[in-house]
Amino acid sequence: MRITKERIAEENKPHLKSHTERFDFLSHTLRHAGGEVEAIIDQLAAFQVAIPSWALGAGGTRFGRFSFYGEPATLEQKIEDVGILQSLTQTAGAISLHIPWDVPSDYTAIKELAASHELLFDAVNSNTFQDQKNAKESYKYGSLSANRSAVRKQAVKHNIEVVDIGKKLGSKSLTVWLADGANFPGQRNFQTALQHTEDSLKEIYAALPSDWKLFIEYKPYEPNFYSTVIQDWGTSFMLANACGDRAYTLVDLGHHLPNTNIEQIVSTLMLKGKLGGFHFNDSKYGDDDSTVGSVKPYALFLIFNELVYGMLNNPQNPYPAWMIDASHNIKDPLEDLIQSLEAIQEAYAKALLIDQSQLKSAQEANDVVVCQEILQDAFRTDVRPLLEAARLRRGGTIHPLKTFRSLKIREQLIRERGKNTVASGL
Ligand SMILES: [Mn+2]
Repeated sequence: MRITKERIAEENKPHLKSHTERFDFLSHTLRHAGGEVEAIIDQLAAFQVAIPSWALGAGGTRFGRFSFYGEPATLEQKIEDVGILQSLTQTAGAISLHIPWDVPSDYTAIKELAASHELLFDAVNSNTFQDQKNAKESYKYGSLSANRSAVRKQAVKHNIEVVDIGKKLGSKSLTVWLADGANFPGQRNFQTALQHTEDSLKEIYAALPSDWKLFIEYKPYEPNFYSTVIQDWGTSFMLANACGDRAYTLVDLGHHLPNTNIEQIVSTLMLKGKLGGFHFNDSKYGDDDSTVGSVKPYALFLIFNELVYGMLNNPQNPYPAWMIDASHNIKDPLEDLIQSLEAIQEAYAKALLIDQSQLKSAQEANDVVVCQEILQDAFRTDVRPLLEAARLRRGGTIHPLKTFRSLKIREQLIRERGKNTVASGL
């Protein structure tokens, strides 16, 4: 299904008056405080976040999986779902594929379909965390870090195949997340595992086209619960440096131990020009994959403050690749993604409100109280009318979630796809 611009304009009509009133009040207040309202709206309108193919169906836990009706069963349907998100929010302009879950059968047709929904192909993701059908070697004891060279070779070859698929779609980056590690002390030699990983990544990097980037993701635990080979940003940073200029660290918000100061990690990586990709989600305990901004919105805002600062002040760092990385157990995945996109834009808008030169002066004067006031004043501002204005400017909806429900999109998808579809790969 597709949502036409005319339909969206129709849905926006009853909300226009209230939007204008709230927008006028906010822009008047912000201008009074010296804020550049138009520039902020431009930046919000340009900010696009990739949606991963695996976030469109119901995920599960190790205890079970509860299906969601009308899930996309094919790559075409996954693209259609992201197209719906893009029509409503105008913030989801790309899809990130997972290989082998999303191998296209007809590349030209898939590219045309994505283009017709105004979508690009973002980073491609390899999978060496589960054994593939008919694979000769098993990843049970690791992939790029495995003790046996035949296993490592198979894993490297898979990554290069993923790059080849991505090339045909117009992707420009490969994300590697490894499940490699150990479940028990003594199980693996740390140094050997790390050295194997570095050597394997270098082989993959050598096979990358010259205009591609390699993103190296880290995670402290899970599925291995004693150690992971790439446990933290420092290890990822070291591996990226060993590979070369086009290898970067990827920060996933859920891949940290509780209370980690993620904003400081972001800041350090941008200073060193090595923050390549960013995965949004939220968590209370671990890699919980909660809706972005649902648990720790202030932490998300502080992270965005560093991202905004880095984008302004660190030309050595490339523009990061943004993606939501989440899996949904209870909510309608599309509704959850709409909420996540809104939370990302909200945190970004609030960070854009911060007067960086004022903050710098307060920092230099050691005026701790004013530093905190500047941050919290921005955080406490209700910026939603700015988000609405950015969406309106691009032909999106004032209220994506309300429109999703009033257009009965899920009901329509169930009619088209049936009740018991299962998103592939999950
Ligand atoms: Mn991730």
